[in-house]
Amino acid sequence: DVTARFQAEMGKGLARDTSPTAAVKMLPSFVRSLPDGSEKGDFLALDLGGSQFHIHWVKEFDDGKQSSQLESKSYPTPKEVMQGNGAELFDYIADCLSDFMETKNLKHKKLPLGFTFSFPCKQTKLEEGVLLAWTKHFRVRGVQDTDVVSSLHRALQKHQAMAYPIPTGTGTNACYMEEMRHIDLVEGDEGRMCINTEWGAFGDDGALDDLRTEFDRELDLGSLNPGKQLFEKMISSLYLGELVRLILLKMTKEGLLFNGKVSTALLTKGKIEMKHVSAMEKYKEGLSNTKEILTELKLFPSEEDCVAVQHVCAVVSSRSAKLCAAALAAILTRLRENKQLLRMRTTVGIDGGLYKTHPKFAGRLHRAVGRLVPACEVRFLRSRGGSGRGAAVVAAVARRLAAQRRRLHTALAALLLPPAILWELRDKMRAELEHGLKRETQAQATVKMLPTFVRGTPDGTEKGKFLALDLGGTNFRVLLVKIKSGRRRSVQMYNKIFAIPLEIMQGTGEELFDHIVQCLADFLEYMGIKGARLPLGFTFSFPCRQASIDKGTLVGWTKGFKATDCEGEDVVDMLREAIRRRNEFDLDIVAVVNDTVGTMMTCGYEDPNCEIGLIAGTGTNVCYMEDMKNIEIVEGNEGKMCINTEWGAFGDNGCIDYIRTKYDREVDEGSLNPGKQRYEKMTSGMYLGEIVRQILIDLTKQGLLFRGHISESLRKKGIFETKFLSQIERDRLALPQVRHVLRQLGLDSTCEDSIIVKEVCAAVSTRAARLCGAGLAAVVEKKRENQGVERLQITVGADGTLYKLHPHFSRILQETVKELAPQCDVSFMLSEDGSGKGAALITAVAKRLHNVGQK
Ligand code: 0WK
Ligand code: BGC
Repeated sequence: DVTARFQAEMGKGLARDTSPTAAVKMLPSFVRSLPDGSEKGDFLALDLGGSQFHIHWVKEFDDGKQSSQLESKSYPTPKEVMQGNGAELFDYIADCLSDFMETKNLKHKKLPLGFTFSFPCKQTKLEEGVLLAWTKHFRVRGVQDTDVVSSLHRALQKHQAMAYPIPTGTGTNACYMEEMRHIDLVEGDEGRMCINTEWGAFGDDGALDDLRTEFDRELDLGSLNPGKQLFEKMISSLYLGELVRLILLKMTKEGLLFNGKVSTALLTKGKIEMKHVSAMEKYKEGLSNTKEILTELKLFPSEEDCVAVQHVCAVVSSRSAKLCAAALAAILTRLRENKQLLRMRTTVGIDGGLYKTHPKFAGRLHRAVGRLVPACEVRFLRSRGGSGRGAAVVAAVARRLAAQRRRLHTALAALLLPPAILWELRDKMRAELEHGLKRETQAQATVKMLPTFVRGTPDGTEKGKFLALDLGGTNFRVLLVKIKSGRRRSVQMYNKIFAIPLEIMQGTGEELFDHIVQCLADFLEYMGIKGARLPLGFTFSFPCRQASIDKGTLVGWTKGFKATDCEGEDVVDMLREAIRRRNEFDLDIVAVVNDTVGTMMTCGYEDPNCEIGLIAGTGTNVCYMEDMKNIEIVEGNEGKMCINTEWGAFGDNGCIDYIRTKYDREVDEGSLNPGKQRYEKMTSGMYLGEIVRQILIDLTKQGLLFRGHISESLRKKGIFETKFLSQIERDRLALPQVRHVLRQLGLDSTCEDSIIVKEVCAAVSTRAARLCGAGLAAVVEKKRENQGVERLQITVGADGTLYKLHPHFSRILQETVKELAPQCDVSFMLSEDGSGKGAALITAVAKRLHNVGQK
């Protein structure tokens, strides 16, 4: 029950709305990682707040065995220092440290320092701690609500840090690594942070009043901070002796002990200390110790008295161990739930006089924890070198993390695209669009600006039954589309998805088109329309130079396709030939369209303002309705025609090489078409995962990841598919789930590794989205200038798995367009039905225009 109460208190302390009034403060410590054995260096550590003030010189050895050497000196904490003023306290600490450094001949060294300050402190960063309240015997004036690090700094004029171990000594407290997404008070959801629970204050809000005895209340009233630290006063060694005294006093007054004779000593507060309780509970010499101690207290105990007093000690210290176990069980349960484990094995680092010196406390605590949390296998590890060494380790870890951060940022800095660069890229894209439209530059242009012979968006008069093929995306689809016009205006679609095996994608052209026709035959069979000579629209998502709506010569394969004997060929002819070869059915191939054009038409059917089609999927591309007068390679100046920009090739002339990183070059060199589609290789689904893999390899080589070990999996090309970026970057995805994704890839990762992997994924996908945004801003700006308007309202029809499924891509792309085309109000419309519907609509329009032409 105490465990459940403490779990509730932990929840209150972590939540933004309840933490201000929570008794158990759950203080973020800004310790975000555990040591990984690579920490090294010399550190100084101050350890204030326990029964003694310790100074340590810690040498951490980077031998992978986390071994270290410790030289220490203890200094008393005189009462006048513990209850004097702040300046005196910190000057005292500075004096001790100066003495220590003198003794150890360290005065000439500038060593990083870890400061163990065992009092509740509110932190906003690792190297700062504002004292909330003094506990235990400390009552120094002028320190509460001030930053103890800057006070120490002023006294030391040196650089320091802070850390919190689990002491069950004079005071009591516990910390644990909590998931960032549960810590409302600290920004960020990634990773974990050590929470200093300050459980000593558990019950200060009355949560334990039904368990507190009259002795607890009496002790509290007589303490330096009545009403505060009530849990600490029930379990920590600073108070257990006093509890025993109060119980013995009452029993004596009731004549139950020492013949009712109360001695001055028994009336004296603090006369019975923890060391007495521990001595009286010793296995063998406990009874004789008890006699000796009570005699010293002028109580002249009988044998029975001694046994009774021993029993009182046992009751008090057992309760302490059980209460401690109950709270610890709450923490262990929370850790296990955070990790979503049914069973958990973990280690509790423990220190403090009570745990180390009391003969039975440790055993009682272990047994009670075992009973309370059977699903947790807990190893209790006594801290060697006290929390001072811990503070040094925290300082070492902080330094390692800082160095890691610096190197990670250097690696990822190359992927950052500051606004100035993005504006530049927008203008460079614009220049390339113009090159592609102009007759004299079209031939050399890298952004081909291919006329599609689609001259208008649907006007709602389209009707009939159409077949459509959709080749070039993740899936190959065959569709039957029924379009109704007029009042019952609607589009009905039936489709089937077929696989295109790699050996077909990279076989011969004949095999590819025979495979397409095979799928078509299966579909017609399945739909029972084999005999019908239906008009067909062919979405062929590759760069095709068109002379008319039903002619398309493949300029070059992209994405994963490399079928032979196709480039330079008319793909409509190849399809017709394959149908003829099969000689089973006949179709009227009316149109070949790019998937961007199909997407624009699909969305244009719903929103006539949609004059741009965007694909961000396996590949990337955009089309838009351009004024005929600007399309110099097509006769006529009236009206508009849809231009398939094929912007994937942007930069193939080297104009964006200055933003390409070594990772981009690696991916390009390993691709099917090195030197080609450079913009696509920085922005589309086929390549983002591979860029991430290259970066992870580089960071691993630098020792920043996976402990510097490049696993077989990480060496495997294409193993890091872009879908994993989308999974890993999902908001509030807990690190265990990121690690699960990495495990599926055969990558054994630590918490930190998964944070870094997530950052790398975010850097790569953000760059891709911003690059696409810069390109699209160039297109909408061109449209605005085409129309010669101050403000343009336009809709972009969008499709593609990256745009649809990545958690942030579409938002970042839209924000970038807004930033780089401020005079355009761009709405984005997700194409629900894919470009197959668009292909059917284009076929319907072409059919209608053809029939009008016939009349
Ligand atoms: C769905 C469209 C198809 C296009 C694909 C692109 O119907 O024409 O090729 O989106 O996205 P991807 O499947 O490559 O992610
Ligand atoms: C192709 C385009 C296509 C885009 C999206 C690119 O690789 O060249 O034709 O529109 O991928 O599928």
